[in-house]
Amino acid sequence: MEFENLIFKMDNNIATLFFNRPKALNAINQALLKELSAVLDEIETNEDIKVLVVTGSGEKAFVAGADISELAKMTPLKSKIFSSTGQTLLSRLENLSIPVIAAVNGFALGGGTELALACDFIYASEKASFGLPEITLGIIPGFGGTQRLTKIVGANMAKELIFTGKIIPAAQAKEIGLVNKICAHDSLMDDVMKCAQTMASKGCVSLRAAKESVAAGQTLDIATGCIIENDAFAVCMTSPDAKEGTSAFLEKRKPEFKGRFMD
Ligand code: CO8
Repeated sequence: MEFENLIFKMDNNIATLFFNRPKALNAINQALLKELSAVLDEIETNEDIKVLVVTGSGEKAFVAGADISELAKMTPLKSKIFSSTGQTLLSRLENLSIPVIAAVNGFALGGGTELALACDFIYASEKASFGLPEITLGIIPGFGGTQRLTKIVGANMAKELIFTGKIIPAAQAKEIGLVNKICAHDSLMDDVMKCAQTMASKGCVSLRAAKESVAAGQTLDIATGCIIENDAFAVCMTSPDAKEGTSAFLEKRKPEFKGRFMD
């Protein structure tokens, strides 16, 4: 798929999505959001994609936020539409049935941190930095940042970051639980791809069931979450993956998952 503001690539069942406006540090404008919607349509329906990696083009930035030059000219109503479009798209990204890794290769500010937060987890270059600096522009995060950051790092830490707008380095982002792993800048994509390949080699039904169960637990009480887990477990047992995985263990060999949903 060809785009102006995004690059979308597929290799061995792993899709990589580059935010691609390097001259503006990959800032998110309205045209980019339209393209993101089209990419998500493709990812949601393409069963060959087992894992998605999201990253930024160029050496400096993951995504430096919403495009401030566009934002500055928006009427309040237009900004409401822009914010809700961004929120909807990031919710679609978050709710994809496949695992999504954010490979944060530089500045992840404002909408960039919000984009990373909507992924399942974050690997960051040692040169990366994070923050929600919207307060410094006289606005607040508008792509779900006030909600997702709070869930991930806790209300007190989120409030400090959002109220001060301060930008923190990757090491501190790892300390507060925002980042899973810090990588040498040059090996970030290799490390991310290794992790993506490990996940892509697992059974697709069990991967989806695991993601769905963890996601359910974010909003439900334990008892209800366990009911979802229980059903998802039973669905796994109907899949060829479970037959292959358990047989391979008993036959003392590596499982060979075929990436099929049913026989
Ligand atoms: N929007 C537009 N252009 C940008 C952005 C941006 N967010 N960030 C950087 N650029 C542009 C610069 O204007 C510059 O362009 P030019 O070369 O034409 O002057 C180019 O990218 C390179 O940037 P710098 O020269 O500034 O590079 P530095 O290395 O000196 O600084 C920084 C890098 C620290 C990342 C700096 O560019 C910066 O502070 N950028 C803005 C970060 C920011 O405030 N992000 C939050 C934006 S608001 C937001 O994300 C809200 C999301 C929800 C929206 C809901 C709306 C209703």
